[in-house]
Amino acid sequence: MTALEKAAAIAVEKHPRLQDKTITYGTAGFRTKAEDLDHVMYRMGLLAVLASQARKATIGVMITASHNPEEDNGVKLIDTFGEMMPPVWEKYATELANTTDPGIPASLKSIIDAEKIDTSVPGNVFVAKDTRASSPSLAQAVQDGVAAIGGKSKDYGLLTTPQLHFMVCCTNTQGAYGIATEEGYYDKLTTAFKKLQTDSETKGSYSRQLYVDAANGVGAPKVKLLQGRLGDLLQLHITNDGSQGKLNHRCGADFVKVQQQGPDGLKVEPSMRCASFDGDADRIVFFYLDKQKTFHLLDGDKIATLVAGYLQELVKGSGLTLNLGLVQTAYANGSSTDFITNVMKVPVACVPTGVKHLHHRAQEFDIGVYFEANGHGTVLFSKGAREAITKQSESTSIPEEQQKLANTLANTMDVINQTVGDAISDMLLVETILARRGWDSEDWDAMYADLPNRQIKIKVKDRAVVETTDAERKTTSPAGLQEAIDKLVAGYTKGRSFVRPSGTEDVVRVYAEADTQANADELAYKVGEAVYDLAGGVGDKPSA
Ligand code: G16
Repeated sequence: MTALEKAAAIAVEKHPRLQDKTITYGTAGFRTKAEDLDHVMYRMGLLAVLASQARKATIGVMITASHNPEEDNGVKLIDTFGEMMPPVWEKYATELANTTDPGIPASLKSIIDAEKIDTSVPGNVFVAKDTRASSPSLAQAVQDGVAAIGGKSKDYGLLTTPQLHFMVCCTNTQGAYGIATEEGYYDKLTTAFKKLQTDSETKGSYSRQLYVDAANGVGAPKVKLLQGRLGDLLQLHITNDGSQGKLNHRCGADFVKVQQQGPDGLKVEPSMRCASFDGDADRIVFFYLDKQKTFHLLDGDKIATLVAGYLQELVKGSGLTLNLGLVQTAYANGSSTDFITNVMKVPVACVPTGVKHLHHRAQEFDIGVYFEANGHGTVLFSKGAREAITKQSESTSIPEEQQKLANTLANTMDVINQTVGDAISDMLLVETILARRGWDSEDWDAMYADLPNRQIKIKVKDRAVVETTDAERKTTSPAGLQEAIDKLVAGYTKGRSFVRPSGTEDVVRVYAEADTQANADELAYKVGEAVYDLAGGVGDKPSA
């Protein structure tokens, strides 16, 4: 029996495909009801070994459904330096996941041929999981897949998604990026964070207290481990730590962003600066109540502007010439794009939803800041930028002030998890900037005023009927939908709206913004009705 036939035999015996539902590698991997995923996970173990052999590097497999409800699960594949797998590997993943059990050898063979893989190369796979009840058995299925095809897996147990990205990158850079252990992760981030806290006194209106809603997810135990290492520099008050509530249920970054309200389990008072993670801690949004107890969200757009403004100052102040750019998606608030372009004078690119698109585009800048409005983002420094910053920070022939700021920039690079958006690392970055500026939430929020906006979800028979173009800002199908949206938008001052099929949930997402909250809400629901009518809506028709 060949190795590929053996992989199929084990599939039949231990991880058979019991239904013929088609599953597609979406915005961030496969994601669906956990009960439908056992065979998919086994096959992703097989695929990860091939990817590892093709790259001659370690590959990561993260078991998580991130912001989705507890009963869902999913898998994210992580490439050599912590990036997402390229589209062609997503295609292989979809083909392999949907073939019959006897079809496995042929599917694997076609990938081996297409990628000219030398299968005698050792295959190494790192596996980690979030806190869902279904995660342990699905992680086992991945490991069974790895072993079936002769690969080796290392099980990291519970990790946040960005921690696993970090481990993969550290290993494949032979330690240059950091040490591939949890200790190594906390050490790198906290050492840099401490160096950046230069003022022993708290400046301006900054407060060292932060209230963290951990979404009852894997971020909770991890942020607790971090807490012990921060001392008095940042006091974290952690709620929704998994001891009581349900994962992502009325809490977490997605809930807070979409509902524009604080999470259950946290009694917010006006003086509190708060942050919400999502279920696998790769997203973060901040929020606060003003003196009138009105809720204010500081989302990915606000984080991006805060970070880009700070980096811009440091680059200039340290006498470096590096091009800084920002990458957003269609969900970016119109005010943020205006502010970044016209006030900060930083170039902005717009790409389709999904970290892979943002990450890729951000690599075109010396310093690329990318954030989705939902709080997923990070900063990438090109090799040239990293070298120039390090050289400047060590230079003795430039003015002291320039050298000092270059040093700050160098430490800032180390507080950032450049492999992917990371709630813990982004939290430390935001806190660094607020502390140095002497700002609290309201000072930060005052950088620019968001346009009122609303997001809703519409259930349709088949969300694939909605097709988009122009970085998802326009629809090309179904017929008549874009014309209907254009007509509706024309009726609102500062109106903007778009719709797109979700790649993680079985819904079509609708986004609308306008001059007032009432108008943004009305526009969203009217566009939602158009989607329902023209794209095969099911269930109740949307109503405000
Ligand atoms: C994932 C992706 C994000 C994306 C989000 C929602 O996040 O990593 O890039 O914005 O899904 O995607 P969609 O609108 O297609 O459902 P997470 O945090 O859920 O993994």
